[in-house]
Amino acid sequence: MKTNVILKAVVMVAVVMASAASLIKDGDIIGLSGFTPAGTPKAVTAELAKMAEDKHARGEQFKVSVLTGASTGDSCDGVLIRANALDFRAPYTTNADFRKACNNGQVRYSDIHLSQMAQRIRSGFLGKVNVAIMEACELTADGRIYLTAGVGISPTVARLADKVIVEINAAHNKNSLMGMHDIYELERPPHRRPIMIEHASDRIGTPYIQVDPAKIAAVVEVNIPDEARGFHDPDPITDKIGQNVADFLVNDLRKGTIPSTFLPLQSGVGNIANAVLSALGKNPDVPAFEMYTEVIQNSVIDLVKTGRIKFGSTCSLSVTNDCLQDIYDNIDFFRDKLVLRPSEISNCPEVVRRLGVISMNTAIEADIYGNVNSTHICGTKMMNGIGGSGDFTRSAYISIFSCPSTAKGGCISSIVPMVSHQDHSEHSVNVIITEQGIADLRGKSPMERAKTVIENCAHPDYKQLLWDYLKIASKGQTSHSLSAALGMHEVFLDKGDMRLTDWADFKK
Ligand code: 0RQ
Repeated sequence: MKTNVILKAVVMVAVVMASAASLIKDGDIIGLSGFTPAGTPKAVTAELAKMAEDKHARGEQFKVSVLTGASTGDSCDGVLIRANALDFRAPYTTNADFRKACNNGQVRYSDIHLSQMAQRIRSGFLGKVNVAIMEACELTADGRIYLTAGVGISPTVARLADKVIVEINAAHNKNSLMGMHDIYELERPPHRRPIMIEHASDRIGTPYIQVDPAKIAAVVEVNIPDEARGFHDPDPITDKIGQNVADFLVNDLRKGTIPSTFLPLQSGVGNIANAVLSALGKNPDVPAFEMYTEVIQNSVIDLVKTGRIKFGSTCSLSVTNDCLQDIYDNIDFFRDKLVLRPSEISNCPEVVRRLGVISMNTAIEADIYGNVNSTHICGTKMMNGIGGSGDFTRSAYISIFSCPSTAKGGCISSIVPMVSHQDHSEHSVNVIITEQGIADLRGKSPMERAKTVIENCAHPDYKQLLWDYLKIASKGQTSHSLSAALGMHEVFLDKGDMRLTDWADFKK
């Protein structure tokens, strides 16, 4: 890692990393650029963690609150949580050490819809932002910040913060990146205007963030690659799920419920998303399509290159470093095919509803009636957070959730009588897909939905158990046995395998 001291662009004050971090005080609220590790600052946060450790060693109190666009890399969430330097954090995070800390009560974590972060900060719900740290590829003397591979809440925290620290990261190619962003910040109600995006490729803002140059308190120059997250290798189950999602969409296209020109897609992060996109890309019945999404992974870039994806609107290029370099090297090809937006625009329900976005997200578990848990294992342990899944699901033209039908070697059924925590309700969820098949819930009553979900999505090891649950359930519009509804979870916690559930053990 190369770390240089450079002259502060505006008032010409030399700043080293440690003195940039020392601008941050105990109790401060810090707003960060980026969305996923893409575009997130890496050097000042790492220095901040060291500073916290030193202070703690001297018996001094030092904790900060961190507001981000989405997850970050280990040089942010990881180092700060291990240094016990975090009091509060919002929203989504994927860091394993952070996950442990929030589940054991070490840190206060607020899981917020990503599209709402900027608005909540602007409205003062999350306190006063003291310091914004922005990763940039360029900063001008008049206060224009050109961001890198992710945007998130940058425009809002940069504008609201008392002080702005800019990390100029030479690992990014400024000649390629400048012009890729479309920065637009929403007004506060009652002055909010319509967001004039009618197509995924429409631009409504500026390619940079404008801040008051007087607020730029430090500039540090670094050369640190993005901390792209690794995923498991594709496997037959994720491939089958991907194929099932593609089959579902092709069938709707044939029926005409999806127009022949297709509709923009949103897809979450991970292997299932990659498998779905790969299956769609290979299917000759699916016309070349657009993405209106929050995260673009390698699979999208591959399909842009083959012409199967015409345009990608996103909040971040959450791709491997090789893939990012490929984009930078071939920017003449990619320039009119990608745009990077703030999360309140990339995930904006108004735009999602207008464009008719088809959302595809991953569930931890779904219940037989179509409610989805995306965040909590067995109702108590936070996994990552809701991310943008709620922003898209609630407003989508068609909302799809997929997951493997079982987890933990078959000891857990992802299809359960009642979700142990609810993020997306039966009113918003249209389709559930596992490797077993497709449950199209549109136009169905709760009892019809239960039959479709059990028949088409549950693993054969759990089908009879779920049918038997319906037999013991008290009849109603939505039949349930309140004492047994979470029985499979209880048996897993008790005996380590949901298959050992015996409904006779539960009070009817
Ligand atoms: O555990 O890590 O110990 O192996 O959960 O599951 O199958 O590896 O899948 O990494 O795609 O994560 C829903 C968490 C899936 C993610 C979730 C265990 C499983 C494994 C991870 P291990 P997989 P993924 C885009 C939109 C919510 C936010 C969202 C997520 C681990 O996709 O956070 O969609 N989504 N955002 O074994 C117990 C179950 C389980 C279970 C899975 N029913 N019970 N454990 N696991 N199901 C992102 C952004 O917004 C930026």
